[in-house]
Amino acid sequence: MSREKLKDKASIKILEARKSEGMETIWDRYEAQQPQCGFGLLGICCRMCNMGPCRIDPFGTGPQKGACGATADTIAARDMTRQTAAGSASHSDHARDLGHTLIAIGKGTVQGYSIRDPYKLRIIAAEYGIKVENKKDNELALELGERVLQEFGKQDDSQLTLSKRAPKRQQEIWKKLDIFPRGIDREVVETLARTHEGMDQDYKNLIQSTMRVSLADGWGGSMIATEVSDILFGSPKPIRARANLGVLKEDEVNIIIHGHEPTLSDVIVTASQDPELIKLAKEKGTKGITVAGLCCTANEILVRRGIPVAGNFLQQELSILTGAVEIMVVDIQCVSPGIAQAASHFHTKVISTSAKASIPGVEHIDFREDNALDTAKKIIKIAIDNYPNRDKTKVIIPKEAMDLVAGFTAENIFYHLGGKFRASYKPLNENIANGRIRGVAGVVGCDNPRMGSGSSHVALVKELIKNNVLVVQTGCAAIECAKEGLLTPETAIEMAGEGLKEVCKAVGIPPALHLGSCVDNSRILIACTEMVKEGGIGKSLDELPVAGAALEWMAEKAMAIGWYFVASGALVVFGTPMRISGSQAVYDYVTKDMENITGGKWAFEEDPIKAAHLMIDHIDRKRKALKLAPMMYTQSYTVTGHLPSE
Ligand code: NFS
Repeated sequence: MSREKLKDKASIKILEARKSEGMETIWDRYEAQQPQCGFGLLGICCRMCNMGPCRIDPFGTGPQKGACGATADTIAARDMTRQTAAGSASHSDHARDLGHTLIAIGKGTVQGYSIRDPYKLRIIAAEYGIKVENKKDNELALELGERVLQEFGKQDDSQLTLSKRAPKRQQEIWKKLDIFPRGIDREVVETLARTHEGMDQDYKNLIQSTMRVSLADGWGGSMIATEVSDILFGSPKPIRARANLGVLKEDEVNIIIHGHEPTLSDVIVTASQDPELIKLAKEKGTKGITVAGLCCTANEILVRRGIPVAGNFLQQELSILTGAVEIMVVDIQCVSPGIAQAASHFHTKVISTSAKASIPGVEHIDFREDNALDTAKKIIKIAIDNYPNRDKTKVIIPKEAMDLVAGFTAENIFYHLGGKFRASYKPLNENIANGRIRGVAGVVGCDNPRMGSGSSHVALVKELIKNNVLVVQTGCAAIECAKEGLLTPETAIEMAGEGLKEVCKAVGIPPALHLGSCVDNSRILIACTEMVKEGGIGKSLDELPVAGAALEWMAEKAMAIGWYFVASGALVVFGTPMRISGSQAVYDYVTKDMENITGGKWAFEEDPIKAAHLMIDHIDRKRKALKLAPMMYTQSYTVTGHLPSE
């Protein structure tokens, strides 16, 4: 079943060809897992202690408590809370590493890195209270790096990005609810402690902890990761590139970089442009070296350097199964163990680089900042030397590769929406208030064989833009929409409703804006905050006509993202529910009661068209509450009868 939902032609081509050769992929393994454990899906299996695992009978005839006495409410909420802490930890640990790189630049102990956005370095340093006058870049990098790392260990509620940036009303709500995060690490540790056996048992109290730890991620860890990445690797600007497996080349050395940290991907790109290495590649009978990205590290080097994207999460094995990849270099997060098996069918070498993420059966080359460029060159040389081992008779490179524009940020949207001489959010707010644009929707997150394998993002975005909702995107959802041409202004504008079309044509932007990787969801928080500051469409985040969705969410990181948006006052739609359905109380609390608590709430809807209309209805309710003008152009639509392929 799950394979049938896949619509991407390039992926289907590889899958069909390799299936006939007996090669296994994530879809086969997912199918082999069916039917999946009902207790697990409902979130009523508890493995927190060694009296368990215990499970609650969802039909009410068997046990309704674990051995310790834990109810379905406790078990479901506790598990969700712990998963959210893991997601927050992932983003935030990534941010911490970037802080260390900043310090290493300050100390001059790096190779291959510099400050590419000294202007932003000064802005952020000043925000952190550092005196910037008459200081060199490396002095500021050292000071800012140290200040940034302090955010992780703070014990009080003085986290800088939160207290300086979040709208006042949200801060008041967080204080009242006692969910204003303290240090980023502290929140993760406390959440782990709270979810230990015999600790927090009240689902409402547990969800308080869920929100606090997620806020420490969104307004803390992820926001730091975004800002420091901009300083180190350059603030993105709108840039053209291409996406899908067709970016791989028959006659070049193909290197895929997969994972999340721009510290690795950026220096690999730099090394691949070394004339000596290009010469070496040509000596092997190739025309040169192609570097392409996968998952969020792809987004990092796409938005800053225009590097092509080979694909999203579900394409990691498929890219290897083209038979045309000399090496796949990986670091952390979303790296599936299945890539080692996929590589075993071909000459492809998989190289792991992070001490935090080791993969059995693949080569490991330790990647450190002090010899980053040398290591990157060494990796590229391995790829070049591996090219003669490519069996050209086995290669299948799909032709699909789509043009796209990426590289929008909360800062540069100012310029695009305001025009060259009017850098402000005013035109956006005005066009929302006057009914040309209905509102703004974030469409983000993973692609998942459980759902549409990416296609539900495409159907969702098409329905939203048709109904005059401006879309902002990150992560694998952005890559999926890029592959379908939704990030190409020339084609996508024509799919937008009349009002949105007018605005996009006037300023030359696509109706769906690519804002970067998953940590860059923090850019959406900032953009929403700027909309509040500009005025006229809501005095706080929970009043704005906005909504978010991660229909195909897969990772715990997506739960952290969803929760920090809900805690910040937004509606967030997941396709399939978090594993809480076994507790009616928890389910109702997060999907209904939450709106009276933070102003945000969860919804779960698998059908992308119905999900779009949940979001549109929510936006319309916000518009009505704000007494905004009626929509200038109404769009007729049919909820039933749409398929994700449409
Ligand atoms: Ni986000 Fe990026 Fe993709 Fe999902 Fe994984 S790559 S951090 S978690 S799968 S969107």
